[in-house]
Formats: sequence, structure tokens, C-alpha cells
Amino acid sequence: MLNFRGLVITGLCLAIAQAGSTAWADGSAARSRTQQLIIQLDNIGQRQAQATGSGHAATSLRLPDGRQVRVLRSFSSNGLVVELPDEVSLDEANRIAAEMASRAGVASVQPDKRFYPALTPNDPEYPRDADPVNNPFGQWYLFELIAGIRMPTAWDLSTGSAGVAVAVIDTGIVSHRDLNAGRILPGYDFYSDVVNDNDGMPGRDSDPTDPGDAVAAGDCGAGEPAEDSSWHGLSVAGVIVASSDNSTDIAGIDFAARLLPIRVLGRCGGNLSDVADAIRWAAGYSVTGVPNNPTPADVINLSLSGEGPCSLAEQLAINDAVTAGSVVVVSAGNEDGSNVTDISPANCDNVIVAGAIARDGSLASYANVGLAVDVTAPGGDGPNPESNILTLYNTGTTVAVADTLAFVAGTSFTSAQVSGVAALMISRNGALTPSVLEDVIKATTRFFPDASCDQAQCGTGVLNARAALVAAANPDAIVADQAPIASAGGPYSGKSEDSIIFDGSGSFDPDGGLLTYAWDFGDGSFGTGVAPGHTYGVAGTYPVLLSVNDGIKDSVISGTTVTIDGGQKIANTSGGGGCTMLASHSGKTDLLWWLALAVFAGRLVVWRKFH
Ligand SMILES: [Ca+2]
Ligand SMILES: [Ca+2]
Ligand SMILES: [Ca+2]
Ligand SMILES: [Ca+2]
Repeated sequence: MLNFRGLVITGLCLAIAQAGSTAWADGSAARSRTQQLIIQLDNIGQRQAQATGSGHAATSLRLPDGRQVRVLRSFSSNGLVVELPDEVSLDEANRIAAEMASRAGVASVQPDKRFYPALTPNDPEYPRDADPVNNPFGQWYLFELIAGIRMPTAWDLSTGSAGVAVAVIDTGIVSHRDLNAGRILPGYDFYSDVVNDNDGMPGRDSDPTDPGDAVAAGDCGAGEPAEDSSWHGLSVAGVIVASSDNSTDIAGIDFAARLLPIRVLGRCGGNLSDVADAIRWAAGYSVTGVPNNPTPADVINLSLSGEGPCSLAEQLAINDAVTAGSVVVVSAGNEDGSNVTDISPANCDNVIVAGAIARDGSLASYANVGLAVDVTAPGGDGPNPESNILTLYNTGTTVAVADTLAFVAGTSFTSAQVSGVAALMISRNGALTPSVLEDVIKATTRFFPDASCDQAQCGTGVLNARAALVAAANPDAIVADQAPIASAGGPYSGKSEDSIIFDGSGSFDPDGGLLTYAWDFGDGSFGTGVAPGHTYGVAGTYPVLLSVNDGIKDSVISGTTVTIDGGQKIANTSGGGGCTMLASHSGKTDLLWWLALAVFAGRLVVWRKFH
């Protein structure tokens, strides 16, 4: 067996032409550089090596400029690993390899590129089993195979850019040891409710610090319960931009983006008018009485919801933001499986709507559903705190006291995950428009891990950060795709005991893509397939909606109706009838969000639904 260490291989004629003076010092990232080559010798080269391999003093090869190439070791049967005098880019290494491969005695040459494990941040609460008592699953939502969003391999493509700004329009922000103050932009306080604003500066001001939103029983209306402060803005921001790889607490999805904290929620929620102003200001528009935002947001996260239709004020603000280039991500809301047709801003156009699955991949019990949901991410689901989303929190029940971590749940935190991934996508490709970015996210989702979520309820699939970042760099195929056309057929009619068979066969994709079908039957039920059946128990006329997807884009929703007459069963029902899509709502108009909270130390478990 040959020992190549110290071998003189002059016979291999390792003359390496330098392409230019910058070849050894270009600016490639460390991960795309190498200092080693793998050389496979042919039979001639092997004989030459054998002939000179013993009894010769160890010397090294030299490059044309006189510098040395050192043989490190033998490799496989006829190969050796050599070290270049300097690290070079993989492009340069490939040029050198191509030059060398043409030499006599050499069968092939390739750069000995480096492999890295998928990035694992060193934050102590990130990994599974880091803390078996309080946190046995770590930040499972980022890495687990069933429900996780594939962050470790996504981080190999990008950990973010400081040139990207993410606005979190929420309760404001409080400082935390795992938030880098240098990444927090000044932001603004748009909360105009002078009665409930307890920040010492009633009404709008330049300080978006969250003063706490605790209320006593009855403060927000008769019968409304007392609530501790939620620190909701901090928890949402933590998912997106907590300091990562800093040996502290958790990992945020984006390691570098800047946070634009905007306060619109306080005691008893917040007002639509403030939210609309905040959206426009975040995107760079002027708002009367407020200094202009010098750092318009690339991504705007709205982890909030209110009941009712998308108002004109909301839609126009969102349209302005999208026109300015800001991606608007919103939570589907947590009204226990309500249809998002009655939840704003999830029912607005030009937004990416995030639904939620639990850790086991099933539809989260609280999560709203419907055709307007674009993508789903893991939002946690009780009662085990550690199966919820670990993020930043504060121990204060009224005012901020001390930094801590907490397990939370809700679509607030799936929206945050989508926003974080959107920020990474923009760091990969700053030319992505909001609509292309949405198409990329939806086209790169993976299949739902459980049948309780389908495309009629939870969007195209589960957020896949890795695939989204790959496609973000080259979205040409996604841009070129033509959206399919849906046809819901109908109108349909039948009796209450009949299974109505719907017909979506008139739908088509101009590109000839295979379609998937997502139906909303108008009575709180959903279906898939080209010709699903559904039985209505109650007479009435129901809206029937169909959206089809060609693997990349959704169609515009096609609508028809189904009219159910009594048949025999109707005589047995007591009242009811008509469209029940909106029936589960109380008509409250204040903003709602939901948070299942377990303070990290394990001492306090609180399940809350904010009103
Ligand atoms: Ca204020
Ligand atoms: Ca950290
Ligand atoms: Ca959408
Ligand atoms: Ca198509």
C-alpha cells in the first residue's frame, strides 16, 4: 500500500495557472471556500507515484508563483488529498481542478469542499431534551419532522439580513435579554385610546414600549374578566427576531433582520383606525401628526383579528402597503375553528393568512379555517405546555418586571413564523414582490401530516422554510405559472336527507397542471376532490365556494348556491336553517387574540382567550 505522505509527485505536472490576482482573495462566504483538492490518479500517475514514492525526501509541490502545494494523505485507492497554500473560493478551486485534470497521470480532480451539519443554533432552549423538566421538546416547531417548519436546513441558505425590516403591529415591545436592542428600530405608538392608554403619554407618541395591558374585571365591559398583561408583542417578536446563536434562551427565525415595533393594542384591545394607520406608516406612507417612518418594513406582521367583514379602511391600508412592496402576514385568528370569511384582516385581499396545526400535525383546536387561509404552521395546542411555542415573555402581571420565557399557542405565532420566513426569503432575493413571495410560500408547502387539515381549511400545506428559501432565489417557474380557473358548477338543490354531489369538473389550468379542489359548503363543512358529496341536515340556501390549486397558484374563488328543501328531516328540526357560516360569532367588534400561556419555570399555567 502506498503511503503518499510527503510524496514527491513531480511527474504529475501540477502546474496551476492562476486566473488573476484576485483568485486567492475573493469575498466568498467561508462556507463556499476550500483549501483542499482530491486528486484521482490514472494508471500512469499511480506508477509514477510508486516509482518516486519511496526513498525520497519529503518536499512539496509548487504552484507557478512558487508557493507550495502540500500532500496531506492518500485517498481511496488511487487518490490523494492535497492542500493549497491558501483558501480559495469553490469557483476558483474548480478552475484549478479543471486545469489539473488535463495533466498526464491525473484521472480527475475535484475541490474537497466542506460539509456542515444543518445549522443548529447554540441557544440553550432550542434543542430537544436540553431541559428535560421544563422544556423537553425545545423549539420543536422549528425542527420536528411532523409539524416543524424545516428551519435547520433553511438556515443553511440564509440566516437573514440587517437590511430587512419586520414590523410587528401589536401591543408594543418590552426589552428582553434575548432581544438585541441594536436590531430594534424606534417604531411608534399608534394607540390613540386616551382612556385605556396607561403608558403615561395618553394617545399616540413616539415610544412603542408596551406598558402592560392588564385589566380588572369589568374594565372592558360588564362581565369581562380580569386579565394579566399579555406581553403579546414581545412574544410575537421573539419568534421572529429573538437573538439566535447567542448562547441565551431561544433562537429567533431571522438572525439579522431589524424589528419595527408598533403599538396598536392595549387594555381592551385596539381600534381598526389605529391598525390601518399603523399599516400605512409601517410601509412608508405619511400619517397626519406622525413623523415619517425612515425604515419602511419589508414584512408587516398582524397577529390580531376582529370579527366581521374586511372593512374598506383595512383593505385600502393593506393595498397601499402591498403597493409599496411590504408583505402583509396575518393570523387566521383563534375563534375555535370559525370560518375566516368572518374574521378580519384574515378575510382581506393581498394578505398571507396563517392557520395553525398542533405538534402532532392535527388541526389546532382554536385555529380558524377556510379557503382564505394560505398556509399553516405549528401553533401549539394544549394542555401540555411544552407542546406549545416557546418564546420571550415577562414575569410582570401588570407592568414589566423581569425577563422570562413562556409557552404560548395560537395563530399569532404561526403568523410570526411566516413573517420570519418571509424576511429570510427577502434576504435571499430582494426583488421578490409581495404577490410572488406569497406564491412561493404556497407553492413550497409540504403535505398536511394529518387529515384533519386539508386545502379547504388550512391553505396549501405546512410552511416549509427550506423549500421556500430555495424557490425564493429563483422564482421564475412560479412567476410564469398561470393561475387555474375554478368552476363550482351549480346551482344545486336537493332535500335535507340527500347527499348533494357537487361538480367542479369545469375547472381547469391553462398550463395543464393537475388540480386540487378545496370546497366550502357554507354550513361550516369543507370538502376536497372534483366531485365531493355533502349532506345538509337543515333546509335553507347555502353559499358553496370552490378554490382550485395547480400546485403553484390558487384560482379565484368560484361561488354558487345549494338550496335544500325540507324533505322529511326538516320537520324534525326546531328553527335553524339558512346559512350557518357566521352563526358561531357573538357579533363583538373588538379585536381578539388568543394565547395559551405557561410561564417557563413551570409554576404558572394559564389558558387565556383575550377579548
Ligand atoms: Ca401613548
Ligand atoms: Ca437566543
Ligand atoms: Ca392570501
Ligand atoms: Ca398553472
